[in-house]
Amino acid sequence: MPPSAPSPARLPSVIVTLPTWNESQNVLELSKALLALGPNYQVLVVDDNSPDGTWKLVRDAGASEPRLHLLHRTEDKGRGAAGRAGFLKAIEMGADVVVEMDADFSHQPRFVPKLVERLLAPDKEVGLVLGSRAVAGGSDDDRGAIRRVITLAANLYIRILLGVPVKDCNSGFRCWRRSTLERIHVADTFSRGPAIVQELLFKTARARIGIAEEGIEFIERQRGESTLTFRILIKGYTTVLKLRWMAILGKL
Ligand SMILES: Nc1nc2c(ncn2[C@@H]2O[C@H](COP(=O)(O)OP(=O)(O)O)[C@@H](O)[C@H]2O)c(=O)[nH]1
Ligand SMILES: [Mg+2]
Repeated sequence: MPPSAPSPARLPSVIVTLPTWNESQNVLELSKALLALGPNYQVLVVDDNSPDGTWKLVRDAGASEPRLHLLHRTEDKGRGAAGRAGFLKAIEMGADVVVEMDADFSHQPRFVPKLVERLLAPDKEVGLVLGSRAVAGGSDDDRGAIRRVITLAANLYIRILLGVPVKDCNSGFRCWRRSTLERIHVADTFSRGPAIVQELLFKTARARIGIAEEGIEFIERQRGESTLTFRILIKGYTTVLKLRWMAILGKL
């Protein structure tokens, strides 16, 4: 019998989840760029029945691209609720690694492999890698001095209140080990809006799971509209207070 060739190590299954609300101008181009990162990459678009038909575009493109998936939600709209549903679906699909990112190109696909590599680096084990604007190699779009001060203050507020040891607490560009999502019971997170970003970070830090930050260049969205309003921003900050209280009362 001929000696059998050593079987190549199995590539980790990476599922990129994209919560979308009216991203018809971005979603297919972004999905294509993500799928081009490697055969072990899949994309899961989590759309809340966007009026601009984002989900239809994904459904139709998915018919001829087996690595492009759609989770079409018609109830419980929200960035946080969609994020949670996406994580649970990715786990069900067998992901080893889950990357969640915005679908507006603010988070650029070219940084994804860097986050995955850091997550899987054998020497310094971590369970979460943040795409960070605030460490070496990272940058924010130049949005003026006032915006920069607000961002700095927001990070300081969250870091102190929640005691999380990271610089970019608000980054929604994140790379997770499946085991981290399971350990922090992602199914039991409660935030329905964007505050899910802080809730997950807090729960990960409290579980004493290692968190690393890798620099990413953040750019403002070129197409489509942001959903962030002042009301949503304030809600995010009150959720941080709520998290702290729940932790003090032992309810977390
Ligand atoms: N499924 C879903 N996605 C959402 C919702 N709100 C925002 N998103 C998506 O979440 C990501 C971040 O939202 P964005 O409007 O860019 O917020 P910003 O980056 O803070 O200005 C984008 O991919 C949006 O399409 C929502 O209610 N449901
Ligand atoms: Mg955005």
